[in-house]
Amino acid sequence: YTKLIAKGEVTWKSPSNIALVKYWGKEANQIPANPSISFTLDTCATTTKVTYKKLENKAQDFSFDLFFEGSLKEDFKPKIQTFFKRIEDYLPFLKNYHFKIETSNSFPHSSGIASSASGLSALALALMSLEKELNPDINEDYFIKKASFLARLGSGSAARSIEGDVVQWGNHEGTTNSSNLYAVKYPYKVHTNFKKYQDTILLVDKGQKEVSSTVGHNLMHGHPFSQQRFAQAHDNLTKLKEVFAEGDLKTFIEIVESEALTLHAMMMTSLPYFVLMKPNTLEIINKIWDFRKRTNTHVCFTLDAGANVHVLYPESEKEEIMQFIKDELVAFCQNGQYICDQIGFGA
Ligand code: 2P0
Repeated sequence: YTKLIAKGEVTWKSPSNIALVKYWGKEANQIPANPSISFTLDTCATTTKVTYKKLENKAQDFSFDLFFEGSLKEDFKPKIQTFFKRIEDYLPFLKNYHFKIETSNSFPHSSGIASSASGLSALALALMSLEKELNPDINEDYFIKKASFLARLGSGSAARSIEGDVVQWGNHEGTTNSSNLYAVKYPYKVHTNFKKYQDTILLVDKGQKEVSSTVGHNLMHGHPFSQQRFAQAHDNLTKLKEVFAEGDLKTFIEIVESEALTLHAMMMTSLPYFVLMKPNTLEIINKIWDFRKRTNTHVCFTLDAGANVHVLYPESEKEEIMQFIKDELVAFCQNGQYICDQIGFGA
């Protein structure tokens, strides 16, 4: 680009995602220790408006203001500051601007649902829109890949929130065009059994996590089981390819639940060790197993780095599973709160 635009604004809405094969462990520059795959969500999303204004005075420094749901938010600033620092070499125009970032989430405030995936992907997309304003020649493929690349530098899982509906991030021998640097739309067949796949998120604990994901990732360095865990993630990705092609829900459930429990097992066996599940997390898991035994449904669970439970099931079983959730699981949610979501198609 040759000329800077004086001012303007851009808004993006970007969804959250839920990993099936989990990203847990990373190297320098946000390079994942193992590949991961996720369902992009639909309802859970962040909307971010970025207003940019060219700095008139060369002596002025790059700066930004951050508003969260209407008020100035200082506690999110360090994460965004780090993000801007990491991406400045890739977006050299940043230093010439002041940014006003206004962001809001579709999910309840401090519900224990991480907003880093939706939030950082929305911000990365907004900055890419400014890059495209400055350089209209960049094509869609470049735009999407670079948005994911930038989002990764903000928060690893954010790389997977640009597109839908099934997204992979990280090198894996069985996947063409996979990369550690950005996520890609899953390039293989996904059976219609997974169409509109449902995710009902049970809010078990809305408190602040005791250990952040960034700290958890780093505890995989020197972890006694790390190498086996990374190999297992590759194996599970290989298995999922056939599962997605065939629509094999039984094996899908086995992989997804095992991944969730392994993620938490890694937390419990790191040094220092920690536990993010709560008693109600386990109550819900047991109820799901019990219900699955009693019925011929395909309900299963997965977990993020927290106590909340994502209940996954095919759209065709929605009525029966929602009844089960209301009858047996909502009692274990904080204030009876849950969020109904499903697979989505990206930002
Ligand atoms: C995932 N999680 O694959 C895994 C599973 C949580 C559990 O990626 O340090 O916020 O910003 O790269 O992406 C959460 O960690 O960590 C996460 P950073 P991030 O979704």
